Amino acid sequence: MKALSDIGLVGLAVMGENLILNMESKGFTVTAYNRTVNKVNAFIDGRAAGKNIRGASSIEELVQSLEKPRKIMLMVKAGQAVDDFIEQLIPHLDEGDIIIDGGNTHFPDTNRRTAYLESKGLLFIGAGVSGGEEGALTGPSIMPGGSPAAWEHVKPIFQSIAAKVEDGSACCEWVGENGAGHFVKMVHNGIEYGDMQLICEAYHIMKSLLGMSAKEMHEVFARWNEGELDSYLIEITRDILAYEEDGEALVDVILDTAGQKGTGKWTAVSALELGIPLTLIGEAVFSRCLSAQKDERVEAAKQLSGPSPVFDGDKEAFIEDLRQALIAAKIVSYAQGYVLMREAAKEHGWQLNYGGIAMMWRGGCIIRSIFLDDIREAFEAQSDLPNLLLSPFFKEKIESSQGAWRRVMAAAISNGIPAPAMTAALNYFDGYRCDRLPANLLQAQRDYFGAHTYERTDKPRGEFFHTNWTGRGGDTSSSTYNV
Ligand code: 2AM
Repeated sequence: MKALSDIGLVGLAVMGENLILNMESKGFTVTAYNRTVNKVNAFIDGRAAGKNIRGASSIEELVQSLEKPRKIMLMVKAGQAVDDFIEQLIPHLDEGDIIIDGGNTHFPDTNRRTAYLESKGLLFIGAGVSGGEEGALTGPSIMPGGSPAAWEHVKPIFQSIAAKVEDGSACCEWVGENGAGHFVKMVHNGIEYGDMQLICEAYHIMKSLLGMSAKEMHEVFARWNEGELDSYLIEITRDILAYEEDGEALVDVILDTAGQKGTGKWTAVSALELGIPLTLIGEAVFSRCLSAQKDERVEAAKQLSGPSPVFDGDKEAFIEDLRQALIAAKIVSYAQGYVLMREAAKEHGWQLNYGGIAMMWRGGCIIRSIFLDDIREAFEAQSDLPNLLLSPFFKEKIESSQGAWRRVMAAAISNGIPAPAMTAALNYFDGYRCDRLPANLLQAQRDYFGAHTYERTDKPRGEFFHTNWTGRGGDTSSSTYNV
């Protein structure tokens, strides 16, 4: 073993252990440490036995075992534990040493920690790591941001342990300053919520409108996975639908209440804060919330009636329509997610590499799909693309699928089958391509009751008018403001 380790890793839960084993398998020497030190010994004697992995029984020992500039990756519970370790490490570190937080941290914490550690002459990286336990071991998607000066030191390790796509490129690139990496990881998770919800809506429509069995739907998803929908989530849906227990599809007996850990909510909240219509992901989060109100829904189902689904068209043609609706809605979801990232970049002063982000999501993570190649190409062709829907490729795609998309939404609505994410996507598309929305009336209403003023189509922008709509009240307008 080398006299000094290339990197130290703190936090020996499965993700941490697997990342260490992954690093070691790529030729790096790693020091392992954990708050509960007997876990270090168990790891060194167990999964790490005979490998270039050394255990440390104290923070001092960990720090002293590392090559300079020291790189220490924390894989501990997000929140206070990260701050606690940072405080414990600081007195032992030298200028230019690097702390990396690979946990599921909310990006404002990473903004704060980057500034704090840089003020102490240290460097910090907040890295989103996606791909779960298996990804950690065999190749995760890694989204690092923080102190730019740290990247050159961490890059060889991160890029060699990250997932690789067919052309050999690593699913890990520098994302941007301070919390940019954790922000992009958060958006990844939001998009994951959206992709999952869209698949569930397609499933619900096939099941309730076409009356298809799990086995039949398995075949549809198997077919879909061969084409442009080819992705990890379609693939696992295919396999889930085929999974039987005692001759019955297991999915049919799983309770319909979704859990969530909060990253979808963070994404939606961030969109609200930045004023970006992230409607599809928002609906995906709310759909999980509605699903969780199981008892209330069961009661409501007894009291509130709706149409009984009837389908008398061409089933195969409708399934193809559904496939196109799914693609179109997915394009809108990514378009919205990218607009959110662009706005956050403006707000926080990040220089985000949008094509590189698609590349990082291309492998190793839950939303990996061939679709991301098209997104990468769209941003490589035009890095300042304001909205994916305006790239020639996606414009053509959505135009060619919108007839099918509208037929599916009309069928879902007239048959009373909820498809909130797919319909939200269509409403966004129709709103985005509308050069005159009814907000003229809305402005009139605001001016009527609150003297909030309005601009006019026949006057230059920036000139504000107030009307005394009722003849009562005065001509005084309230000051203009934007939310
Ligand atoms: P432990 O083994 O000592 O519990 C995942 O939970 C990882 O985060 C584990 O390595 C765990 O250490 C660590 N962890 C959780 N909460 C922590 C805390 N408050 N301080 C330090 N480590 C913590």
